[in-house]
Amino acid sequence: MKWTSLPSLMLFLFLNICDAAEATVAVRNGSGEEVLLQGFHWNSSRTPEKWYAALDRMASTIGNDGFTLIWMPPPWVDESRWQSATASGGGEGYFWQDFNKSSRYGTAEQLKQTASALNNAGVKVVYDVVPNHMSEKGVVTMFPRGRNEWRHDCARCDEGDPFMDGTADLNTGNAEVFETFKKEFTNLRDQFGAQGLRFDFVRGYAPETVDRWMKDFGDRQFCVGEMWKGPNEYPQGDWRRSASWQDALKDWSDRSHCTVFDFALKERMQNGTLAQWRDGLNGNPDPSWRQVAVTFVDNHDTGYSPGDFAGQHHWPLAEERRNQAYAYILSSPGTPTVYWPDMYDWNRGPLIRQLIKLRKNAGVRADSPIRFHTRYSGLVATISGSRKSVVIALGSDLERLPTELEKPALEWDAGAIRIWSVAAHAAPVSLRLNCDNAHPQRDESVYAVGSTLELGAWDPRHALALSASDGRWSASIEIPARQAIEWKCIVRSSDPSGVVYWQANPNTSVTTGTVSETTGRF
Ligand code: 7SA
Ligand code: CA
Repeated sequence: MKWTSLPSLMLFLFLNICDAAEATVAVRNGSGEEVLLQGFHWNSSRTPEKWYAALDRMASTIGNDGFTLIWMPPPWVDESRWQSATASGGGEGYFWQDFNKSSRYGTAEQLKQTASALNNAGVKVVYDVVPNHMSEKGVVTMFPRGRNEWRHDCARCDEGDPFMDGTADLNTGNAEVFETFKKEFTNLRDQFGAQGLRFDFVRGYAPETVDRWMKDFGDRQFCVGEMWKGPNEYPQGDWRRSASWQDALKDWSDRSHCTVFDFALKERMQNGTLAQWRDGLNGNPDPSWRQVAVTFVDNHDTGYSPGDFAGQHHWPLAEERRNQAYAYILSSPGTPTVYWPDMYDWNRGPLIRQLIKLRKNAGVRADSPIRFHTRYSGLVATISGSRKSVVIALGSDLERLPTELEKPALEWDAGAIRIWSVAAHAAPVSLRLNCDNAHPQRDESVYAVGSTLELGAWDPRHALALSASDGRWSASIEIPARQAIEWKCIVRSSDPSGVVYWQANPNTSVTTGTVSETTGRF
């Protein structure tokens, strides 16, 4: 491009620079292909070996295991102690008193050393930060009372919920408070290797405030919010009280442009069937929803931890579901999180290492498409990675396999987990299947059964049910294009195992994507 004059060049550059400054990413999910390790558990501040020293020692292992991000505990000193009838704690960082980095996890120097060891191992450091509240037990009170910097300084001196009775809540809507944290986040980035932040108790302040902090910390750096709030916890009149967990989580993410822990999936894992795990935020049909999910099985609140009282275990996933849960989150969309003890204390590492390898080999991303094959029991799905497709079958009655699934890439727990890695599928197209000249008797109906998973892999029990309209029985399916499939019409009773009769040979064959419908006749 020939420049006529210097002013036009300056104008062009200026416009581009402004553009870059404004361009807020859709969501700050790192590269979109991250694998997150929660780098601590509830009792990590009380272990014999200082936690930061342990992480330093394990940095290369953590990198080799395939993690690209590590969620560190809150780095600020916490001298609190508390005791209840069933538990005790304090010192974990969630009731911090100032920004001093020497804490029960180790010294500030050790933290710097550990952060650089992790970065050198290819693991980006994400610090847990707690701007909602703090302990005033510190030597110097960072925020003097009576200047609208605390929730209780005025009627509306808080942008969100209180932590406990709210006496420890800061007013993040106050410019002084906002600036103090903004400077500290920059300090964590420049002095302690931070390349991302995990925002604690985000129900306690405005998502827009998180967005403003992140614009300064780094508009493209990873951020995740802990939005743990069930619909029934919203006040009367708040739309979220009658919304789904997904809707409330997506609303928070839209306003903060940060990812959010997928409590919608956690709630389904806790209370739903395997098949209902597809209703997590990470399984949403819309990729702009899937990509904001940070999936997890348990964390330091919900799960058990090695050591005192076995941790907090507020909402632990049952032992028999845990392997399947890791198989699901590590092969499906969203950004998966592995909880430290599962990986390094309770010997789930061999399974998790293989799952991470499979994920990376296929190029599964946070926004990757996922299709659920709901005519099988359990959870059967196809995830389209950027390089390969991954098919998973968890606790399913999938027996007869399509030819492309001759050998699983991973089989665990006597088949409770089966995963295949196959050549990447083309994008799905809609295909209508028609059956003519069918004469089903009472309690009989017409189905289509064929060579692919979508058509039951020739197993009549998993055939596609058709519906009749003026003598023609038909139904439509979504199926990857450019697939040569074979199929037949069958008449079957409503009892899945009761096949009455098949369309005569030959099979009907069709290449998907070349036609919009295919017809078989009895
Ligand atoms: O019950 C589990 C689920 O069951 C399901 O069936 C339910 C779910 O809804 C249901 O469907 O989930 C519910 O319960 C969760 C756990 O309590 C709730 C969730 O909203 C609710 O739906 O999650 C909330 O609590 C978590 C611990 C928070 C969530 O963000 C929040 O939503 N997690 C993060 C937040 C904190 C605090 O920073 C950390 O808490 C977590 O590790 C972190 O991940 O204010 C001054 C003050 C006084 O007000 C008090 O009276 C006084 O006692 C101070 C003193 N408070 C002390 C606490 O009593 C004591 O417990 C405080 C200083 O220390 C402790 O607090 C610990 C907290 O116990 C611990 O979990 C805190 C500070 O050390 O650190 C941790
Ligand atoms: Ca608050």
